[in-house]
Amino acid sequence: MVKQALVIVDVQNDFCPGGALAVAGGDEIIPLINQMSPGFEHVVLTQDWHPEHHSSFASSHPGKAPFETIQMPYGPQTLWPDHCIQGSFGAEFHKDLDRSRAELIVHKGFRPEIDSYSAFFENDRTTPTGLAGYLHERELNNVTLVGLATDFCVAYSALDAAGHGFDTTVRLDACRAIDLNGSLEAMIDAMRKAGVRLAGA
Ligand code: VGL
Ligand code: ZN
Repeated sequence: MVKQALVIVDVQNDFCPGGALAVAGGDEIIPLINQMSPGFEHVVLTQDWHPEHHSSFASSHPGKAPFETIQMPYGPQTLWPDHCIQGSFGAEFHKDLDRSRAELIVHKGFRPEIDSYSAFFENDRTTPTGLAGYLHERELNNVTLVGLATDFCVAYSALDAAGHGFDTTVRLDACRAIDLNGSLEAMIDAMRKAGVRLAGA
């Protein structure tokens, strides 16, 4: 058992086939994640957890369509279809995800006015979620990330983990991407430059 944390990002119904913001092959990674998690002493889950009418939803901005970008006070924000609404089926973890060893669930995106891709910071990149403190207190200096989507919540989480000084690995074979306007290549590049170890490709 490795003294490091596995962070399983947003393996929720809405990001799986049939969901509101379905990621191609999103459910294919679940058997691999289930196989990996017993090898980690600590397992943390993240859950995208939006209120209705969240500001990241295109439906909250008259005249705007999903996947357009708007300017928010904290910077550019991609607009999404309504997804992962608190208490909805779409927000639930996929039923096949083994959660038996998960010790912490980090909710993100629950404040109406700000989105949160990263498990560490909201999209203003300054409001912390507390996850860094949680991991530091347990002296877990190694973080491995898996889940959905590679180029959004996984990548932003990995960049912030590396920025906090964690030894950070993304298992690409246990992730799937949205890939919007070249976002996958751009985020892979950004992760590599930030010193994130990209494994399982
Ligand atoms: C995500 C877009 C919007 C993700 C969450 O989990 O990657 N992407 N909300
Ligand atoms: Zn979201």
